[in-house]
Amino acid sequence: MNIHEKYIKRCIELAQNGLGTTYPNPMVGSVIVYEDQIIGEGWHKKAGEPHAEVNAVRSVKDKSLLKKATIYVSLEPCSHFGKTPPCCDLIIANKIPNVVVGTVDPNEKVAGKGILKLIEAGANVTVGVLEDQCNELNKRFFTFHKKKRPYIILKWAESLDGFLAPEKITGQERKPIWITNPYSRQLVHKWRTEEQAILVGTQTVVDDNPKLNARDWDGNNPVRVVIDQNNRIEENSFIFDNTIKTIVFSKTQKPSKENTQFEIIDFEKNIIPQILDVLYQNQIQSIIIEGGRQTLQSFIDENIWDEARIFIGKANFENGTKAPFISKKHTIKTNILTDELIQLRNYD
Ligand code: AOF
Ligand code: ZN
Repeated sequence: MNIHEKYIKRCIELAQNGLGTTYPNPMVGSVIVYEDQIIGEGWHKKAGEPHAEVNAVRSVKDKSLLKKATIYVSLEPCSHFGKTPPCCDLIIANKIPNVVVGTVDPNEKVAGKGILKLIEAGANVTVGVLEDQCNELNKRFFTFHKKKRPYIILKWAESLDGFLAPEKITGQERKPIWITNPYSRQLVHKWRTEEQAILVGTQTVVDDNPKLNARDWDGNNPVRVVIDQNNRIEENSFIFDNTIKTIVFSKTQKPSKENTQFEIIDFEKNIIPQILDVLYQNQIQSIIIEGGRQTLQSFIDENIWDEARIFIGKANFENGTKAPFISKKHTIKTNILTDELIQLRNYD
C-alpha cells in the first residue's frame, strides 16, 4: 500500500461513521497530511451539515501548515452551492497545494467540475486512489446517480429445505413461525437503519401486519413502501399509524392520510420501473425489500437488484411457500450464531 492509499483508506474509515445518517448525501471522509503526519481529520455527518473537507480543515490546529499540506478526500470535493458552499473554494482559499481524490463524484452538479476548478486554481490534483473501494463505500449514492434508481437489497429468511416461514394458526390467532434467531432479527433492524426505504408487497402486510420499523436498533427508520393494487390493506394496519412516512403504490387514489403518500401506477404494465421511478423522484437512494415471495421473485426475474441477503435457518419445514429462487453466484457465507447468512452481489 503506497502513501496515498494509506491516507485514502483512513478517509474511507472516517466516512463510514456516517452510515445511515448522511442521506441524501454520500459518506465522505477527509484527512489533511503534512510531512507524513495527519494534522486534521473529518467526515460528513449529516446532510445540511459541513462536508468532510470543512470538518477536516476546522480540526487543524496550526492553520499555517495548510499552505504546505495535502488534503485527501474519498470523493471529489464539490464545486456547487448546495446546502453548503463548495469545498473547492475552501481548499483554494486555504491555499492547500495538493489534493488527492479517491473517486469522481457521480452527482451531475459536480461530476468532474470540482477537480477542474482545483486544477485551474493551480492545485496539484491526483484522482483515482483506491477508486473501487471509494465507489463501494457509496454504492447506494453511485447507483442512484448513475442508474437513476435506488440501490436494491433483497432480504428473506428460508428454512434449511428452502421454504419461507409458514404461519401457525392457533384458534383465531395467526402467528408467524420465526426461522431466524434473535441475533439475526436484530441484525435486520440494524440493516433497516442503513437504508432509506423498506418495501413489501400487499400479501405480507395483510398476513403479518408488520411495523416495518427499526425498533431493535438505534437509528433512523426507513420510509415504508407498500404495493397495494386494490387498497386491500386495512386502515388500522401498523403501516398506517402515521409514525413513519409511508408510500403506497395503488391503482386508485384513497383519501390522503397524514404521513401517507398514495402513488397511482398502471398495473397493466410492468410495475417495477414505475415504482423505481417514483422512488427516484422522491430522492430515495436505497431500499431493502423484505417480502413476500412474489415481490422478491419479480425483482429477481427482472434482474433489477444489487444485493441479496438470505438467512438459512436450522429447521426443515417440508412444505409451504417455496423461497424465491436466485442464482447463488458471488456468495459470501457467514454464521450468525446458528443461522447461516448468504450475501450475494449482482454485478450485471
Ligand atoms: C464533498 N464533501 O463531504 C460531501 C459531498 O447539498 P450539499 O451542499 O450538502 O451538497 C451535497 C452534494 O455534495 C452531494 O450530492 C454530493 O455530490 C456532494 N457531497 N461533497 O465535497 C462531502 N458529502
Ligand atoms: Zn463539499
